Amino acid sequence: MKKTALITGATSGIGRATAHLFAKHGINLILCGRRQQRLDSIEKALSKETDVHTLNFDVRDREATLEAIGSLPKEFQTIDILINNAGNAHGLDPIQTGNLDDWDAMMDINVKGLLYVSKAIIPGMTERKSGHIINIGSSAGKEVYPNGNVYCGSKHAVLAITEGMRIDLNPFGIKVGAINPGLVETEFSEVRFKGGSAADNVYKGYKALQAEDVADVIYFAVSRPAHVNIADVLMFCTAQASSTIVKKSK
Ligand code: NDP
Ligand code: 8X3
Repeated sequence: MKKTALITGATSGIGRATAHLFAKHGINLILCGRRQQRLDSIEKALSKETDVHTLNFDVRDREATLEAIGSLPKEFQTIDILINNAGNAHGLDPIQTGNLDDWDAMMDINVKGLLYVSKAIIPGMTERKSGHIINIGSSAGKEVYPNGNVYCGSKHAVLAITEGMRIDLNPFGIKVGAINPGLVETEFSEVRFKGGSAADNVYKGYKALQAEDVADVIYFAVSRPAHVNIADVLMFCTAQASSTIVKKSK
């Protein structure tokens, strides 16, 4: 029986790479994001390999999120796997000069958005007494680095929520885990630095993780036998030892 996965943030980076890998393995896909053209082109490409449905909503919008997931056609209503991946950093400023809009965005997307999506999907899983939720946290959820303040706070929250989910959903046999990457070369830094030149330098002088490296670990987690739950993974590129220690060539 083919499984169905809902992936948030499927239009770019880690989410998109995961969609491609899941499609290759015949997992049916519900792909979410706000950029419709990208959703359309990914759907077109992956429909050759598996069944694909797309949902366009902003995870910050509670009603839109619940409505979009509530509107799924019957054949996509049984969601076996939820990949809570949509998220981003906005700014890299010290707390004393941080921008309130940036703070709102990070807490609203990374924390509340993840909760809204989960709220729409968990009842089906508890009813069926099965399911698998993977939250994409970050190394920033395990340590705090200078100027990371609110982004790190949002990702620490993701880890705490992941543990809470695992405890509360344990009686239902639902697997819950977090995958926490360090530096991954995606559109992440373009968003963080608002397209500024600082984004160009983030991945220079070393080989950062690629979105496909993280997708491999996500697929590894979802393809374990029923009795195995990958609860928590911290992954770095070889050049990175911690949030602040990255070995770069001159
Ligand atoms: P990208 O910027 O490449 O992708 C982010 C995805 O999130 C996009 O598909 C975007 O889609 C979606 N998204 C962003 N905001 C919203 C929103 N308000 N509503 C709905 N969807 C939204 O970044 P990554 O792939 O790197 O990031 C994926 C996850 O990985 C994030 O949670 C990030 O925090 C985490 N992460 C990233 C690391 C990195 O170094 N890159 C390291 C550790 C963790 P659209 O714009 O179409 O809505
Ligand atoms: C993204 C990685 O180090 O920029 O979560 O916070 S980092």
